[in-house]
Order: sequence, then C-alpha cells, then structure tokens
Amino acid sequence: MADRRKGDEYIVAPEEKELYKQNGYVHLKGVLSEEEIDDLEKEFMAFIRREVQVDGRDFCDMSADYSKPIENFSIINIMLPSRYKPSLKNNIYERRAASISKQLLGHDLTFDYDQLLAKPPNKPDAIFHWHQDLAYWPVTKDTRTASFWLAIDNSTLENGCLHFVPGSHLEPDLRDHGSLHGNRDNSHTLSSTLSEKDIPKPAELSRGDVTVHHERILHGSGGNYSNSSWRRAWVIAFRSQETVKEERQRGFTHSHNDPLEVLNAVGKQS
Ligand SMILES: O=C(O)CCC(=O)C(=O)O
Repeated sequence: MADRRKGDEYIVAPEEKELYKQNGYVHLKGVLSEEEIDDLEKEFMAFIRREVQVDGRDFCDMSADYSKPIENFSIINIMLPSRYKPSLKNNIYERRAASISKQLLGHDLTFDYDQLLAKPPNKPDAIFHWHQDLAYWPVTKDTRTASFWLAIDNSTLENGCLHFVPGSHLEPDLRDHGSLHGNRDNSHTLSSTLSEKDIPKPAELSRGDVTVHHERILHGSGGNYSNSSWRRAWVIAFRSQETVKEERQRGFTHSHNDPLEVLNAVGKQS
C-alpha cells in the first residue's frame, strides 16, 4: 500500500477512476498510514471531549432533533473542525484528498468543508438516513464533488458502515427528500427512501481507508450494534472553485448555524 502514498500524493489507479464514474463511489485502501491516523485520531477525540469550542448546531446529533441531550447523542456530528481549530487546515489527510480529487475530477477542485462523525458503541438508533448530498446543498452550475470519508476505526456492518446505491448518481433528477424532524429548525437531517430497484452495497473499510463519493449518490448507514467499537469518520468535500465561491456568495458555508433562509433554499438554482 505504501507505494501508492508518495508524500502528499496518493496514486489512483485507472480502474479506480472508472469505478468512481460508473458506481458513483470508490474505495481506496491505505490512504493514511497507521502513524498518520494516530495523530488525526487524537485531534478527533479532543472534539469529542469538547476541548475545542464548537458553536451551537455545529455540534449535533444527525439521528435526532436538536432537543436531544449531548450525553445521549447517537451520531455525534461536528461541522467544520478546521474552522474551529485552524491548525487542522491543510493536514496530511486534506493534502492527500486534494491530490485524489484532482486525479478524479480535475485541477480546479478545492476544499469546501470538513466534518467529523462518530457513532459510539451500543447505539442501534445511530441511523444516518438515506440521502444524496446535493439535496443538502444549493444547486450550482458545476456540481462536481469528491466527498471523502476516512475510516478512523475499522468500519463494519456491525458498527454501522456506510452503504451506497451504485449507479444512483446517474439518475437525471434528485430523489425527493424531506426534513426528518418536520423542518430544518428542529434538525439538519434530510431523508429519502429507497425504491424496490435500489440495491445498497455496504462499504466496509479498514482504519486508514477512504471512500470517495459523488454528490448525487444515494447513501446512508445503520446503527452501531457493537458493544465495544466506535465508528468514527472524518469527512472532507472538494468541489469546484467556482461552486465554492458561489456557495459563499449565497451565505452557505456548510455550518448548521447558517441562516435558516439559506438552508431552506437548498436544492434550488441561484
Ligand atoms: O457517516 C455516515 O454514516 C454518513 C456520512 C455521509 O452521509 C457523508 O459523508 O456524505
């Protein structure tokens, strides 16, 4: 595996590029070394222990509404860790992800946002509902996205690994999504449903592996049934420079504290 990592680069094979195109996601092994993951894990846990200040709804539970007490969270979701801890900017994961995003989608791709997601053990209700990422974002002219999902723990069926519906990114229209808890002021979470034809595939990952997924692929994950294992993931999304600029002009930063009128305008063209 080490030969695919070359400093800040990670070499993507031609067949992996093809898988991203055809299936809407690709599993890349060993993007981070054990040592590199150890460092990231320490940073991750400082957020979980609330040693880094995160404002308001940027520390939330994606499986519940905003009234749930923090100590009972089932999917701990921390938005924009590198905004709250600027020394995380341009870390080794971000640099390798930048290299991969350029190989998959082109040189104009740039960092858009990052996010930490953790399911503690024994959380069968840690369900991340089916969705397409683009349903969460304003629709811009150029929607190209490489969304990275880095496994901090081995991610398994038991502890609630991601599932993707291969090929769903090729559908011309986004699926219908509804607010899981009535409206965006109760919770950030949107939810869609599978049709009979959808065949989700689990993405079981080893610590240090990533999946990279397309903005239109239908995906979600189940609860954590393990009584010992966390399921922690570090997400970074790369989008085109033009799109990131347009998002910011519209006041959309991926913070869950963005104004409600901005959040309610998602799925609409400017
Ligand atoms: O971690 C999960 O279960 C869901 C993550 C997700 O939806 C994403 O990274 O786009």
